[in-house]
Amino acid sequence: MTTGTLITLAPTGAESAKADVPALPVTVEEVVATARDCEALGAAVVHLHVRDLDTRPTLDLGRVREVVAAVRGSTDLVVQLSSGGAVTDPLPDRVAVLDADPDAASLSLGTVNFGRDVFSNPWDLIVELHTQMRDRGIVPEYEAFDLGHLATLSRLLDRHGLPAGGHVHVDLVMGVPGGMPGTTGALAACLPAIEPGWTFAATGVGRTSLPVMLAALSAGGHLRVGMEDTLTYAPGEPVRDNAQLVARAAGLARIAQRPALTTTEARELLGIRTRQEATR
Ligand code: KMH
Ligand code: ZN
Repeated sequence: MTTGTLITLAPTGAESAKADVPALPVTVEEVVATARDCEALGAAVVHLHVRDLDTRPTLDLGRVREVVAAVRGSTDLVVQLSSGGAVTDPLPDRVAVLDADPDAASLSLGTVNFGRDVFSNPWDLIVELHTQMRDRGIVPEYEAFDLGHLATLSRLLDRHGLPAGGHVHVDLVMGVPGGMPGTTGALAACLPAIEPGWTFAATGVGRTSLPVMLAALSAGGHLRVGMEDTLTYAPGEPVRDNAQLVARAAGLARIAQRPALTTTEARELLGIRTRQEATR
């Protein structure tokens, strides 16, 4: 059983505009460059949202496949595609990204207000993603935006069985306006709902990044960081790049005496096949 820290990089997201955040990686070259930099600093998984040639979020399969291939060609990172997309994406298109055959994909566990928008995740979509991922050997990272989403995860597993890889890993996405707050108290409230044998990570959106990271490390959790979630490094100081956020996460993990997992260790933890096994 590993005692290290899984660091997932979420470099881009679907919410920020390149015009507002010039450092946001949106081209294939920018995404590959930030993925390589962050792998060298301790990231083991990359959570990808894809942008089109106009820098807008897209689920276009050709473009998604291009980015997956480019990241695989230049890094050993576990490639985790977002099945959450943008709040405006049609649900069938979010399922269709699985055709790009990533190692892993996110799977959001419930509908949540998302600022002024609604991020829609009805039960039937959850079951569809869970089942399709298992049939295709794609390992889910379940995403909980609220405490009740963890109860949904237990119900999902009871009714539909374990995911591909046999291991359950859930990311607590905290601090979304409309979801659970990014506080130590909220993280502690989630812990009893995390079943024995599961692992969890936490992500603090915006200014909750640092407190959530510290709370997660103290509770034995893993970390997700990146410009999808955080654009300000400190009050009044914009994030320079994703590497700055991964370096901080890896440094805190070292201080916690749970250093960053390698990509090989991450695959073992999550039940993800090596690239060689996957192509056999
Ligand atoms: N962009 C958010 C609406 C995911 O990637 O699975 C949803 C999201 C979750 O980012
Ligand atoms: Zn995402």
